[in-house]
Amino acid sequence: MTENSTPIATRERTVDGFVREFLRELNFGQGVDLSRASVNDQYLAMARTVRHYLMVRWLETLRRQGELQAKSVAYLSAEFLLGRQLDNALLASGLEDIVEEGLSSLGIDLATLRDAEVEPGLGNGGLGRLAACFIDSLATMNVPCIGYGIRYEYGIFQQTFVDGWQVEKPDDWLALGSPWEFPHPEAAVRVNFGGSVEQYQADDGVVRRRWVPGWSVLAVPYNYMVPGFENGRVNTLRLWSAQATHAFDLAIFNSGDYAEAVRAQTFAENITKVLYPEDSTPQGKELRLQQQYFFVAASLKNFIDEVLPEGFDLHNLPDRINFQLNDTHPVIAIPELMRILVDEKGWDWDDAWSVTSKCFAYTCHTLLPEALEVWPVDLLGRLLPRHLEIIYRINDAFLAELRQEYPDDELRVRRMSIIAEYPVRAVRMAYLATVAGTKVNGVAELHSQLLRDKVLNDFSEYYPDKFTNVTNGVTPRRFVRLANPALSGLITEAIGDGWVTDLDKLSGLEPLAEDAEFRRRFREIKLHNKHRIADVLATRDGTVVNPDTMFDVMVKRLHEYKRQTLKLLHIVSLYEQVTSGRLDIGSVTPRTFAFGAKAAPGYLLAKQIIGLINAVGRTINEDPALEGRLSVVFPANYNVTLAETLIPAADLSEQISLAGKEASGTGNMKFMLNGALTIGTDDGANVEIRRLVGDEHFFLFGLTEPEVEQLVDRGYHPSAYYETNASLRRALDLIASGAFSNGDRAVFEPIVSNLLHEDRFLALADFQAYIDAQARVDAAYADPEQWTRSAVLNVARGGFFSSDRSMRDYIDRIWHTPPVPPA
Ligand code: OAK
Repeated sequence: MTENSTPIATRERTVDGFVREFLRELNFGQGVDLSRASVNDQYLAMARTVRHYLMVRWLETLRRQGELQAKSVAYLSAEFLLGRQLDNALLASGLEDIVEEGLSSLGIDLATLRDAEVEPGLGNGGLGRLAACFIDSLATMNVPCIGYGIRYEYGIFQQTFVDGWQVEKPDDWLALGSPWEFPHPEAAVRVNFGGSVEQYQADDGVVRRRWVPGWSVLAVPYNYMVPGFENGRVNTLRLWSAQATHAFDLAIFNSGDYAEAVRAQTFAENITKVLYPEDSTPQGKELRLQQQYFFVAASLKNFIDEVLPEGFDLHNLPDRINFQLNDTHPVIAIPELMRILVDEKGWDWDDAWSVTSKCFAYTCHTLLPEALEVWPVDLLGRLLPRHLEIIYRINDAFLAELRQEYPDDELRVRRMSIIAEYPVRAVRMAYLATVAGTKVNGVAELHSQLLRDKVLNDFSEYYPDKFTNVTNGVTPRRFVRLANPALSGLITEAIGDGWVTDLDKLSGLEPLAEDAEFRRRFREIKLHNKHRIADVLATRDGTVVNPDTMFDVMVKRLHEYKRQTLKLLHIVSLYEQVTSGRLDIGSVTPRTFAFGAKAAPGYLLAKQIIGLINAVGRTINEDPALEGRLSVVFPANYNVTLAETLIPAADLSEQISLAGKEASGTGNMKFMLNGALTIGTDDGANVEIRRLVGDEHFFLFGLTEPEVEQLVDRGYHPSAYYETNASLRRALDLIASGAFSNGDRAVFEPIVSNLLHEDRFLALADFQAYIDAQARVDAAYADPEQWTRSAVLNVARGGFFSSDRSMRDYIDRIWHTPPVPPA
């Protein structure tokens, strides 16, 4: 390192050193002194102080990467659901104790500052949170990675309830300042849209085609630190924000039409204004395609022009980078790289394809056919005319290849075309990703199997080696170490602290399942965590929960396939039996049913289901006969922050999707690692959870995927279950009677009628099996020693679900990017 590139001095890692830095930030960064500082001032100063401590590591990581040019991962994702940053930064930098002591010497409570942080909700659910776990793991494992995504000005909406109905509020997460980001307006890049394609004669005499764009916007990068856990590495997450190329069109401005002059700016900045709140159901909106191309074009340009060294021979690109496509949202990167190589660099098509087809890999995160993105060619051609041409050419070459392989099977060839012809001509993004990608992976064993056998079956026959599985994982730093300090302490006391970066070490807890004292302490911690969430809910919503009950928790996006209605039918059925006198409340296991779920604003049935959960909850919670024994809580605005206190308090994890519909689930893993037992179907990663923990510590129920298929093929009639199952009938009748809607039968009629006549996700078919499994839950819970034994074993056998292991699998099966240990 040359002298003038030596980074700033390391901050003094002492309590006094921290206090000095903090006060300096308060004075010089916020312009206040301690006596006048608001909590937000203190939080911002604190966040900046902590990031200063990470700065040397970040600069050093960047410097070394520039020098080594090691093979890296560029994780392209339209969503990164990060959660709060402060705690994670403190943990990664090993500053927790110093900071706590330093702040307390100033009379400041660290917990208060923690609570001042507004989490960046730049994702909808599973897919975005997975991206955040993955970049955490890569940093911790010393793997060079850049995350590329979108800095939405408004993240996932804030959910409120008005009379039990979901009402969305904008998520103004930037309002009070965003101390974790580093804007770089000077490094903005131009992203083009629209216009047309023209033919021209290049200098070498060859006739070529090029894009003549119609309009453009600037993409401004905002960098975020992604600190590894106590390892000196800090990777980068780069989120792009849209800005107008000219803030004002002066000609228009001078002509006096001020509003028109500002319009162009507003139009451009709309691109990153808001996250689309649909989880796995694309709406096919033009602005959405603009978002996708915007961040992908900016990212490729940034990588090629700024991250690669000057003079880099792009023929070697596949040795230097893997662009991982997080579902189909960034797939437009494939024709974009082709365009750069062919149109801008003047390469032959075949050379360009040979490089492009080695740079990308695609992860699919769904099985729902309606979730697979397709872009009508009208829309795509209008927004990105050259890309559409390139896609057509990729498809032509692909179809020609297929016709050679399957000369007598034109039907198959058409099925596999990247271009769909019906109901409108459209580009199938998953097919494009499969054709161009080196690998295609599903996110749990069953999901990958179904991708191979069903959704992408023709492709897996044609490219048998392309398909692989990488089962999802979650970061143990955030979801155990930070979320559950009490359990983390107990684990560390028992097996040392190595588990935080090597989660397989949790297996060392197995023998302790037989240790009565360990079990007692384990139970005590669960109770402590129940009190913790009870306090949070009391303060936040005025909700009362009884910690001396079983916590039965279902938190996830509201979707029919996840079957919140099945859970509700269980609750209503219990209520109905108790209130009709057929069941003695004294014999019912006291339970707190907790829900957390946002519904896409346009998904009306999902919003109705939220209304029904709240209505049932209100009725049960107001019934004095059930007080302290049965209650339903549904805190509004479930997000990463709430997950971190709710999950560690759970006894029972509800993972009850219809088999074959949930790609993986990751909440299921977080619950397991925090000592909850799962009641679940044979779906997604539940399959692996059950295999690892063992049947006797898991409550399995419901149809299997092949059984679902058979039943649907035979013709599924939900009303037959209603007719033949008395408790199901009574529960549905009670809802239909208006018992939860002041006698108004119309309010929840759409839900009842949907279940009786359609029930796309077979809730009624699985009802009895679910009720029987819940009876097994009650029986097991009645024996606290046995229950705790199972809970301990869930933790001990959960090590596989670390996202560090997922990253190892991606590295071995897809990326081949060795870690770069610190110097
Ligand atoms: C979002 C948009 C389009 C397609 C899929 C999603 C999505 O969030 N899928 C979820 O991804 C998670 C991470 O892989 C899985 O655990 C969930 O099962 C899946 O629904």
